[in-house]
Amino acid sequence: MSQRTLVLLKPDTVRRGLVGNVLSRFEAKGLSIVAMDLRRIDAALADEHYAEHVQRDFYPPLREFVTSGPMIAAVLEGDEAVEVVRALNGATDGRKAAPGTIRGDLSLSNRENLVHGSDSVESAEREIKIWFPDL
Ligand code: IDP
Ligand code: MG
Repeated sequence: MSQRTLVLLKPDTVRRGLVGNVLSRFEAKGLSIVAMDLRRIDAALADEHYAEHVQRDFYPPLREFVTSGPMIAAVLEGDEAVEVVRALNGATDGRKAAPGTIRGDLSLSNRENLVHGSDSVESAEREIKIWFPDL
């Protein structure tokens, strides 16, 4: 079933010059880019995007991180896109993520883990409205 999902290439991806590497993995998998934009977000947008996490201990440094520089925001589309993107991203902690995944190959951190992918179809709908309200 074709789905849409929100992907963020977080500031570490842009800073480290890995945008092409990461995007090419999604493209090579067969996902289509429906929308894409370079964005720098403020704290309010970070809080809205990460609403489920704002009370967590790890959130203040996460907010610092995601507001620290530009990110690539994209909507990707394809068969089972939500789950497929999560699988390509790998486990949250880059130190534990499987080799072959984006985080497993390229990240050594549980915060600076390069990518975000919506965790469900419902989350994807909510997040796409936040980032691309005109879609
Ligand atoms: P996910 O991105 O794999 O869905 P979530 O649990 O939704 O992971 O956490 C959102 C983001 O918060 C993670 O991608 C990571 O950047 C950061 N994060 C999650 N857990 C921790 C932690 O324990 N320490 C530091 N940062 C964390
Ligand atoms: Mg998540």
